[in-house]
Amino acid sequence: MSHLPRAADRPGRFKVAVDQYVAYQRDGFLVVPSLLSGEDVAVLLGLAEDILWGREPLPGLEPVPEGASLDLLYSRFTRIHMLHRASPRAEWGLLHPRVLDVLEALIGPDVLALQSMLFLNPPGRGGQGWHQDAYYITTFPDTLIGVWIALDRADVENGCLWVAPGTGHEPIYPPTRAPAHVHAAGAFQDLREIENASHLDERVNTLSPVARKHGEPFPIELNPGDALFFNGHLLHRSHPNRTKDRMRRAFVCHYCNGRSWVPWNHGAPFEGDCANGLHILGRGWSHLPFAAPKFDSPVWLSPPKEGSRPDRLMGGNEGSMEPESGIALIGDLKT
Ligand SMILES: O=C(O)CCC(=O)C(=O)O
Repeated sequence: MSHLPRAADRPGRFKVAVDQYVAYQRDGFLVVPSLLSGEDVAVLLGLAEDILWGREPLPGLEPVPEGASLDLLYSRFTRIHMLHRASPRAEWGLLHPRVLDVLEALIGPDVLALQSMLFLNPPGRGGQGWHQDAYYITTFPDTLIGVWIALDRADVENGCLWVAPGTGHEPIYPPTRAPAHVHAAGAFQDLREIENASHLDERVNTLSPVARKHGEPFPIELNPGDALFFNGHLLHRSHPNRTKDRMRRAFVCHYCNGRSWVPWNHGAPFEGDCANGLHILGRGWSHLPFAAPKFDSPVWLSPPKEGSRPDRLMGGNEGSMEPESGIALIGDLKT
């Protein structure tokens, strides 16, 4: 059997530039402008409107009261998690081929889709203080990546995301109340425990000094359809929407490499010691369990095939990588 990690070619496949890959590794984040088309954004905005007005009934959400005012609708919730498990449009957004094209290059070839979130953030609402997503969503090895897709123009006034430069290279800071919940508990000599991650008040949230350790945080202002990819260690935050009349809607999803072990199901119980079988494989393949899309959104997988092995040898004296270049192998490789 061999595994050549390559998604099927399809028209419109987005190809990541080497410089974009390098920027993501260096900065811990990457903005890809116009990744989603106007039509794609309209589909997700339609979903947001249908949910807001109660036209898309969702398990766990109370029906919208008859004659509800806009204020009442805005006060019901600012965000919804794991929407792809209930809504075909959210599953389509989570598995959007152009998003997965980028992920395949950044964390692939095998990509597991873990979470979808729809943020409404109407005027006066929303906001989340400094935090690191890989604290909340655990993957081993830790390969978590977030994708933040703007559905409205997102700017400083309506509460766009802010990122803390350099922090994509920081470890995950454990909270005092759950110190073992990091990617390598006990492996650091001076990793201090923090309190109140995600709290909007910087004086209370003790991740704040880490956010300024490498430079001043800055806003990521985006237009509808632009996507921000950021690694699970990058400290980021948002402020409440300060406008009087503009929503700040965003579709935000999380993924990891399909070979990471994922003991996470958004707090819901799962059987056994890993929840991989509950998450959808979007690209490549995996030796670990995975789910197929529930609503038949297309995915481009590459199951192992019979064929020549993709093994590569270390270079020989002349720099050649091929076995006939005078490299001696020790032992019987079949045993
Ligand atoms: O969009 C926001 O306001 C916060 C999103 C965020 O921090 C996250 O998804 O981790």
